[in-house]
Amino acid sequence: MIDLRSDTVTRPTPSMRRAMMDAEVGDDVYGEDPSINLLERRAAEITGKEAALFVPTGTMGNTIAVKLHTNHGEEVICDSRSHVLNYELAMMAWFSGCVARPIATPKGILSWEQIRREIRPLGPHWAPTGLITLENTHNMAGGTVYPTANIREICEGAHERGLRVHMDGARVFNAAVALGIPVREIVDPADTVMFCVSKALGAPVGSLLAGSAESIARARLYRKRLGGGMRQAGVLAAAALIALEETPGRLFEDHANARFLAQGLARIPGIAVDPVAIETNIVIFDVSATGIASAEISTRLKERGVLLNGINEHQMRAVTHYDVDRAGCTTALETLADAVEAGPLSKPASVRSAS
Ligand code: TLP
Repeated sequence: MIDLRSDTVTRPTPSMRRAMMDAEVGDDVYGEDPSINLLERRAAEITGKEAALFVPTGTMGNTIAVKLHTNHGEEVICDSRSHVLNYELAMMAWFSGCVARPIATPKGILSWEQIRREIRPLGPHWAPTGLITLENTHNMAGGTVYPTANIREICEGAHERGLRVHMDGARVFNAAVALGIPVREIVDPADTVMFCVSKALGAPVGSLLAGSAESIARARLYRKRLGGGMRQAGVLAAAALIALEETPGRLFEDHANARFLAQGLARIPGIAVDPVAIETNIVIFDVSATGIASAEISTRLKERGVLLNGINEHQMRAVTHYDVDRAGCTTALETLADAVEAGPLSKPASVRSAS
């Protein structure tokens, strides 16, 4: 199977598996797991923050961040296609008692000007703004990267008004590679950042939430409340440490493969995508003009050995990662061309095979 559904599907490399086997472990709820402690120190160093916390998932990292920075009954400003709003089972409402104040953007990248207009004070009809979240890279906008100047301007504006900024940096290492700068420089102005080791970096499990020592100490308690105290999780941290060391240096290959996929997709009749807009490892393309629903395309691809999902009826998402190489991308393109050429479902099978 060529699996382009997500970069979450990567399996641990041989060096990660060896490190997991040899990992020194202890009870992390007591703060006694040496591998977790090392990973958290490393994450703090990479992000330039005082402290970091290992959490099982990106969703938990974002959930804790929203809780850290808000009070019940506040609003969280985010982009309208953001993960915190659309793919985390309304955790900002469920756990933090907040509602989202979504802003529609063409590329998932918010500007200070847009945010400024949406900030609300407490008033007779209004819930006050509690937090601003930025998603970098932006998943559903197609792996788009925040210009660092935007981040700085947003954080400065927010801080002047006493507001905090959290970055959902699930794929911030991809952003760093695309910009050619260290992660630290990207996340510096944000109050907290969550990044995932389980996505493009290829570790089997886990994310890190980084911020001030005070906020991470509180985050540790929220992690326990959410059931995220994982005991001898050093086996996971060991793989994460390898991921941090070995994977960032090869992410450019995933980005080149994503661009290659987009170029090939643009040549398939009925598929619309702009290859020049591909900045990292995510390609979102439109299949409306094929006349075939994305779910049907997924089914046809699966029968032919390629996994690739729709994000709605007309758009599909391909995510490149180290388990799919250039040859895999070429095969995926050929398979997709074949699946689309078969035509819409409504055509009788005889017509389909004849066309
Ligand atoms: N994204 C997953 C799905 O949930 C859509 C994927 O396949 O891309 N922030 C961002 C920007 C994400 O893309 C994701 C996962 C998360 C947070 C949540 O991470 P997990 O899955 O570890 O809870």
